[in-house]
Amino acid sequence: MPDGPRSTSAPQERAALAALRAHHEEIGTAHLRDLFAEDPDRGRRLTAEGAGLYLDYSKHRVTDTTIRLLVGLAEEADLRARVEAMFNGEKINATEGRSVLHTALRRPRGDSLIVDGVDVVAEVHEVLDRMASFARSVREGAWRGHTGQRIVNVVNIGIGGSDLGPAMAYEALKHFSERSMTFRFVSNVDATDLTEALLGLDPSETLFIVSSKTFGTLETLTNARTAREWLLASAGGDQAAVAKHFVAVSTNAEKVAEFGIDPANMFGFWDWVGGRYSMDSAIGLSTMVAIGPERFEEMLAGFHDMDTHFRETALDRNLPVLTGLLGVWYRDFFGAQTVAVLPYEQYLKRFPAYLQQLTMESNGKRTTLAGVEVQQDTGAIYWGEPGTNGQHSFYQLIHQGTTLIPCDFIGFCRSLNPVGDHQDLLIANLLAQTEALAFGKTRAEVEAEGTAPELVPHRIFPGNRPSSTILARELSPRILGTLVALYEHAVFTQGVIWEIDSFDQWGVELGKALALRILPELSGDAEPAHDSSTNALLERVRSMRRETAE
Ligand code: G6Q
Repeated sequence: MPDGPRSTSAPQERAALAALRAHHEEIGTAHLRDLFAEDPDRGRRLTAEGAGLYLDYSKHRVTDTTIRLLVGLAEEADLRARVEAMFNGEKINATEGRSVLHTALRRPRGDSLIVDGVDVVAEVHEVLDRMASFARSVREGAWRGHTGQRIVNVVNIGIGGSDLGPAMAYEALKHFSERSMTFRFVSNVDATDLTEALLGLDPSETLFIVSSKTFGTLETLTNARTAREWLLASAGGDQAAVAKHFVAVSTNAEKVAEFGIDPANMFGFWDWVGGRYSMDSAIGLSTMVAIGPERFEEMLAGFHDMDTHFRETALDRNLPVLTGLLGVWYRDFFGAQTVAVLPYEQYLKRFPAYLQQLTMESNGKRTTLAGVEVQQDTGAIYWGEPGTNGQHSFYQLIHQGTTLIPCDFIGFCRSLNPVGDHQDLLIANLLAQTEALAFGKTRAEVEAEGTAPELVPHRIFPGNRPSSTILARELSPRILGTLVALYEHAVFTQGVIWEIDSFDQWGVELGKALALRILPELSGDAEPAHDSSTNALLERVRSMRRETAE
């Protein structure tokens, strides 16, 4: 439960919650060993399939009754109606008064959705077409730099939602990318990020994509200005070079023009696309240049596959709904604080970082849509690393520590780089981990191995550690879209249960304003006026700087 004062006007608790609590009393301590022994078919039955993904949730601490009760909770929260409200463009982002229409970004050409009198799907395809012709001209060498050089380097400058999606997607789809080109991603205002990204690049062959929904983000504008100086220094200060080496992705044409980027070189999107839901909008321009418009279209089709599955499939066979509800089950009934995401696919190495923003920025909230304190815990902490690497570090705690950590294992039957027996070893490890986590190793089993008595307690694995296994054929652009949409909609499902606004981010907005006050105090242009700790730290930074300057 969150700290702090409780609102006195707490809403009436849902009936399904009481039923779930009673059910948790009954089966909360049941061991997966027993659940499997009593129900030999559960490994086949507690599964769901859709949009090219297979979900095995049988290694969760649930029974059919649990799923029925969780689905009842979703029904009581009116999930179906909320889903329709989102897909139809109702202003469900209540605190910002906005529609939430990332699903419109991947609706097929020819579809139509009228919101506030505008066909948003037609607008989406208009931008996609402009992106495609730009991406093609860069890839084919028709778009040239200021001095006539072919563009071979693309640097995306953006942060948060304008970075994590493109950076993740580039890594995930590298196999399909144009290998004669270099793609880099700069986000941090720490100059090291930009400096390292530009190392070895020739400005005359480099294109910057400045990605910022607002075009007012300090980090992005600072990096973009420095990048512009870097370019101009090599172009003898000729401002005309900017038009050939800078394009923008934004909703703010005015600020883009102010920066000096020709609005003709701007790719737009709309206020109904949240930053962390924007990798399939124009924010994905770097992805499209990397993999080409056709592959990008396949990715969009994958997103749409999952959108359709989410919208149309019965709740108890619905992958995002089940994933979201299992998250609620552990968070609110077992007190689990985190979820580990463990892709057994090296190309998905940035996927956990991407999911961190998607899940934690969306559901890290403590106030309901009605403006009162939530009555249960909300968003879990998401984290993870690709397998098998994690097995050699933090899995120890998941196996034998004192904290319950539900895990999502993600695996692919075929490798994009089929070499020797690597893929068999990878998949064998994935399956072995889920099995070991669920069933553990009993004292009797450890003793039967002839283990020295003093070591027996150390070698017991309690098991009963829950996990989902998500399988797909191979990591294609289409499956990447499907996978991202799976989590987008799981997050939405949870937000509906918790009655929070999963689409605002006031915590991020605060950060954007805070540093500006400290800046003049750091340089000595203003006297520090904070608490004693912040004042002393500011003084210390100033004095250390004076020392190093001497
Ligand atoms: C995402 C957040 C946040 C945002 C960045 C960048 O949902 O709102 O991560 O994407 O702060 O914002 P801009 O795209 O406006 O630069």
